[in-house]
Amino acid sequence: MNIADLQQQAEEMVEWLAAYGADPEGGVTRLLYTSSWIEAQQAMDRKMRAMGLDTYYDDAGNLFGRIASEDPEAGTILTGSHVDTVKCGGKYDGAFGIIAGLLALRYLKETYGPPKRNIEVVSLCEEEGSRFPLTFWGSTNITGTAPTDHIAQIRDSEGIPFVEAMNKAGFGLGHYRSPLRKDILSFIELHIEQGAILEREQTTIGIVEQIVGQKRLTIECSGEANHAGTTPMGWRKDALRGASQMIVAIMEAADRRGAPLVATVGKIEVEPNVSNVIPDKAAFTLDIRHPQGDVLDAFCEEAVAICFAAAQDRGLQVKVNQHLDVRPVGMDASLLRSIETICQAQGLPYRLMPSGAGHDAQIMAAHYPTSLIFVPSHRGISHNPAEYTSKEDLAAGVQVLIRLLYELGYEKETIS
Ligand code: HGY
Ligand code: MN
Ligand code: MN
Repeated sequence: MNIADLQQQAEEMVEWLAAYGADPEGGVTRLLYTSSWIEAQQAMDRKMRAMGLDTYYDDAGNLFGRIASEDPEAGTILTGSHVDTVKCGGKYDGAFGIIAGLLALRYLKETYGPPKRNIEVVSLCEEEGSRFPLTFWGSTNITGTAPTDHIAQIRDSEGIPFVEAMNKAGFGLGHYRSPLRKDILSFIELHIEQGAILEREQTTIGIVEQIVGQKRLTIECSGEANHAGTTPMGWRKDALRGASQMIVAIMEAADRRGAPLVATVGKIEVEPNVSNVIPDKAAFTLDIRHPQGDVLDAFCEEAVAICFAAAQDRGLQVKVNQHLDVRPVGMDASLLRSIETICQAQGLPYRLMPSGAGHDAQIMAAHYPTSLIFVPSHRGISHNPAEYTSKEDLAAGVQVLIRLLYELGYEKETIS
């Protein structure tokens, strides 16, 4: 394998995919079931076929590229990541895991022919939760844990219902195979670190041991709209003031709890959102993460109690809606050892590490032997147009993936 070629192909494919949903300010916005998402999946389908893979969709909108075993009873080794992005995100988050899978499968098919076990790369339809209050839609459909009862009520910030958006994109109508998979033998996700540890330690590969648990809530405060000039401070039911009090108190509680707990308010919506009206609605999101499930749960309870106390204090109504609760999960020990051996054999500096970011691997890990492999993020920046990983590091990640997929798909019996 020509490393320089692999480096160039990886870099070119990152730029190629980033064109779908390219923002004028240089980032990428590819939200589930939007036109840029549809164009990206269609382009990915053409690219997979041009690279020699058989392709198919499932009814959630996950796109698969496949090299089939000659054994009709064979199980499937799955690699891949998510094609959706955050708003104005980077070019590598999710995208690199799909691109690496394409490059790996093409190399394996051209070099070794049909594998003993099917090998597939998946362009997962959604992971970020950036358009709708729902995350991991692609991987939870594959594992049969998708919140299908929840989707009937949810809408995006423009009021478009989830089911309408899904159907308009051609999915959820029974036109494609059911997303539930029982044939997966293992799932391997290659992803950028989205942190600065690998670069600071001049280490090329991160082998993830555990992914933190994560809860996401929306807190809706309701007060009373009124005149900004004629309403005395003590008479107000100011929803934004109450929400602000909640947010500051939650952040102070997170500081008291200390690392590795993290709490983030990333989004706030105010109504009527005009300068001379006391807000009667203020809704904000809360993202909480911790590697221990009991600490995650305890902090979440503390945060909710803060909200109800502040609402009472301000004479507000408050509604708390938790729409994500994903538990901390360990990666498969046998796969982890295989990756260590591969890094040693390839002379790649590596380290074992946790993941503070959520990944589809944590959904898959509850159902199949799963591994998550990181390559460095320059200055640890992610969810930002400045997200960057060098072509050397991209190619190193692909080389590890190729070897691991070869071992799982062509050589030893996989973990069944
Ligand atoms: O939020 C996360 O951890 C991931 O990027 N979806
Ligand atoms: Mn990601
Ligand atoms: Mn992300």
